[in-house]
Amino acid sequence: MAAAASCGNTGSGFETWKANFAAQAKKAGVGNRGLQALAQSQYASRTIAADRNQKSFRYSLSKFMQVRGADTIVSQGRRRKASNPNFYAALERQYGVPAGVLIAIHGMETGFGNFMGDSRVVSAITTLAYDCRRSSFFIPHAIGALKLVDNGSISASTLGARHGELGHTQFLPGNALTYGVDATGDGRVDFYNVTDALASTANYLRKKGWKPGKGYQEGQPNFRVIKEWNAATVYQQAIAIMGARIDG
Ligand SMILES: [Ca+2]
Repeated sequence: MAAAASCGNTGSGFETWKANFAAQAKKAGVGNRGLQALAQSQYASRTIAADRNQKSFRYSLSKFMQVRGADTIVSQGRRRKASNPNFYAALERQYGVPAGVLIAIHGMETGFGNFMGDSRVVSAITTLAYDCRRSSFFIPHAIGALKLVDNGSISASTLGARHGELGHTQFLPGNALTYGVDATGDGRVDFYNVTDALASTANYLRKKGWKPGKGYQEGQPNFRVIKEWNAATVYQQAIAIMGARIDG
């Protein structure tokens, strides 16, 4: 039995870790393309710097919404919905999730695809899996990222956010693998394609227990599903409020 790969707090042990982790990944079902991407991955110093410098902001809801540009997201979101009503109606028919929620998430996560990140997903997520701080949380996402390479959803050079979040709505790779949907029908789940990304997001919310036709404001049945998307209370409240304004 291969020894478990041991974590590290600097880049110096990364290459050794990769070699050990490759055995673990292979055992978990990662194929040749994924293993190749692992071999090519590089210690992501910017990811570690970002991770070490995370500050917990304690914004009020109104301050959070102001800082995140909620009014702009709502007005742009309403235009997006009005210009493509059939697309959003089809998503709601299939997954039960109203347009406003999906559009609010899309706007909050990437400004509707304008800022999807500048870090290599595979390098970022394998670095976080290697780093001792939250290894056990990130290892399944690292395996997920390698499987996404196997199935062609991403490549070794695909860019995402500093913690490996990818595509229009910034899925962590493990969630992308589990909940990804090929809504365009081209045989590939592409999180950088807005159709696939929003269908995948709707699928995630539905699988987490979204109840079609029920409300999603605080105190209503679907609010707890929004909590599954992001752990921050002000984020959850903002999505609910912006969603209602977009749909209103
Ligand atoms: Ca597709």
